Amino acid sequence: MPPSSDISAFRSALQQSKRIIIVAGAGLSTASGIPTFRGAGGYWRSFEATRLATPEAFAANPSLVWQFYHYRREKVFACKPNNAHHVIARLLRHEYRQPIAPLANQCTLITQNVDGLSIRAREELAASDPTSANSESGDIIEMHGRLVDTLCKRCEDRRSNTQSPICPALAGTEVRTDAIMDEAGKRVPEATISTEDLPHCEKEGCGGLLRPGVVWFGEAIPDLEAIDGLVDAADMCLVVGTSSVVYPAAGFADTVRQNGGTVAVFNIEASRGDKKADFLFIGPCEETLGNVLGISLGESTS
Ligand code: BV8
Ligand code: ZN
Repeated sequence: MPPSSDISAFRSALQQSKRIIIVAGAGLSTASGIPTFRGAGGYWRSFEATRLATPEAFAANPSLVWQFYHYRREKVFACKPNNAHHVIARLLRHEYRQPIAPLANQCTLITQNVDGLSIRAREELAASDPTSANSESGDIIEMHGRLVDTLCKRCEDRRSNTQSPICPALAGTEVRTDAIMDEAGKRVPEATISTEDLPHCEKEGCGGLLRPGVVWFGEAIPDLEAIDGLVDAADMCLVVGTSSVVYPAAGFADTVRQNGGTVAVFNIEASRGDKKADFLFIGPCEETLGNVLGISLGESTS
């Protein structure tokens, strides 16, 4: 049976849900100005983003990969959470969730995004609403890591680093996002930053080369067991702004459906797997999510 777009039917299902997961992807952050992975934004200097997001690419050309991640770091520093992030921050809080999902004692955001905007939206809500500041908020699991984290290749020290730029040698490289072609239309080779000028570990006596603290293709998802436990237990799965192409995240909604749970997809266009969803709400999630869930933001968010 094709998915329904009946809001009141969805809200009745939500009223019965006990354990909610929200699986989010790059479409959650497009309204904040962050390009998606597979649309036009999936390219940087005509390199495919997915080909730069691998350990092999970093081993072969750390200078190029660091320029790619430096560009994305600087972009994220200039962006802020959008309404969809703010709606999810409220859904994670019991006092906002209670009227729409009174039985849901568990609500977790499992995001594929590494931009940290969902965390910032939650912090902004806590700051704007001191009364409920310490009331429990559902978990946010950044399953593909964080752009602002660095990981040391030598001692494996992981830490958040919001320095802009992260090192002098990368300063200004974020400006160029297109390939340089010469008059003959041939690509001009990328300027190479020597490895010693790339970010290095500041831990006492280490000095190892740092890499971005994200999960690359071919790398294992940290704490996947805990994530799978939440997915297996969920009876409601909201899929927000993802093409559902990248595994294991792409399989979470299938698991919930196979366990007899409800799946609702929020996407600006058709996406893989939405035909099997129970509900499909087509439109920009920064508009549809609040309307469909019945969570209004008022004027508190800019
Ligand atoms: C692993 C961090 C095993 C880095 C990312 C064949 C079959 C199945 C799997 C595989 C396979 N071949 C290889 C694999 C495994 C691979 C994979 O899935 N590959 C895909 C390409 C087939 N997966 C992995 O490698 C994972 N690891 O499997 O490990 C293992 C086990 C043990 C030991 C060793 C290994 C690791 C995957 C993690 C990769 N890292 N990010 C970085 O960011 O640089 S993934 C990357 O893609 C981003 O995180 C991004 O979020 C994610 C998924 O993409 P989307 O979020 O969906 O973004 P996309 O652009 O595709 O779509 C945006 C959507 O939004 C669109 O649908 C659009 O319509 C919609 N939209 C746009 N605007 C809006 C909107 N919707 C609503 N409102 C809007 N306004
Ligand atoms: Zn180190």
